[in-house]
Amino acid sequence: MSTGPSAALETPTLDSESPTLLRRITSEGGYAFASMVTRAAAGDARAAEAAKEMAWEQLHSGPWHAVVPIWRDAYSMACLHVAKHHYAAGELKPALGALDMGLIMGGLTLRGDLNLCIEKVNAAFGGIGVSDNREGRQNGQWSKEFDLEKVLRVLPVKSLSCKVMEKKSGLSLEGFLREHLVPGSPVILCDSMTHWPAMNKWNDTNYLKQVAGFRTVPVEVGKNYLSQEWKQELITFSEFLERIISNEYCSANVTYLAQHQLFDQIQELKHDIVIPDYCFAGGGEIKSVNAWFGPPGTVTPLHHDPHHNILAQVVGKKYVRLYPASISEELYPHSESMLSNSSQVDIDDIDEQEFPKVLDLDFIDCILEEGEMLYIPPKWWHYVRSLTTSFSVSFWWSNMVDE
Ligand SMILES: O=C(O)CCC(=O)C(=O)O
Repeated sequence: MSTGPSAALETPTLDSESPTLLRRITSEGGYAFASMVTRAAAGDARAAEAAKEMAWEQLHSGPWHAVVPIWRDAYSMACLHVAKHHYAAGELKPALGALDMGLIMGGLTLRGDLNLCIEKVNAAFGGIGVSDNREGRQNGQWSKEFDLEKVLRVLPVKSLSCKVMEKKSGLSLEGFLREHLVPGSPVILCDSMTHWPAMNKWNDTNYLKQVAGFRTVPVEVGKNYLSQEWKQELITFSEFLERIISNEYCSANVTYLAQHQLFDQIQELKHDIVIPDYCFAGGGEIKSVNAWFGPPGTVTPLHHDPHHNILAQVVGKKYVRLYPASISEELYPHSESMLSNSSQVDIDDIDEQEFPKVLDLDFIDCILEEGEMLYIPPKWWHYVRSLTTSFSVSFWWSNMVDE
């Protein structure tokens, strides 16, 4: 698309902080980067791209945690310059793409500028996205098709035959604290998300396309993150929706927008969710809010996390199986430190020779329904499979009562 935007993108923090940032970048050996950015600021579009490439290489020079933090700000800086050049040339989609990359991969210093520019580019689009009224789909609503018999055939053995998850409606904060948070006991919380705007809006693919269609998002492709062929891709939200709608991807190359801080990236979607008060019942502090969005058949293999978690089901249904933290050793955690919170056991295909004890272990499971929130205590093992198109939000938090 090529239109004539009214004025240049404004970047107040970049304008005022550039000298300081460039000094810090050169002190980390980034002389060539600093020279490219200086040329980019003087109007050289190719230098902006080159600076972005240089910073990208630094971000991929080793494990993510080992990247010198200033290179993340350097990356955002270069993305802003690239976006400014595209915007000035009336190239709105590439401008938005560069800004999203800055948000996804960059540091915190220039986030305000990135968001400001995104607002301006969105405004220039004048109502982004394309609506979708193809045959067989009613006004862009997700299909509600669900056949329990069929589903039971794809669920892991023994599913829904053990202890079922407790469900509570209208549970008070005090009740949640006493009966679940402190003892570490899972529960499904009903009727607590009826007021979320997302409950109406996210069932409509036209709405999603409109607010986020041209945005770039990271997705996972493959059976799950433990499988050999698994990879990550960056695609537009529209392309992602298209993959779900066309449903042409089989389980080996299923696309999952998983564990992504989508709501820090796309402000319109952030306004559609509400952090549950339960997260603050014990003096809690939110650690991260993640989106989990995909077609039927996505699997998050058995693993545990260090934080309290509320997994809120906005669209569709998911099967969730939980094993208590106390039986960790019997679930054969991986020995490498990177994967030590994941089990070696494939719950969909348990190897009885290798893991003889697993089939006898008790677990709690459920089908998490639209509008329900599941509390998963810290360190509890969980396996999750989507049964329909599904959009969930997880809230991870830590608590004063834990310390
Ligand atoms: O919904 C999923 O696929 C996984 C959710 C999960 O693992 C989590 O919230 O920690």
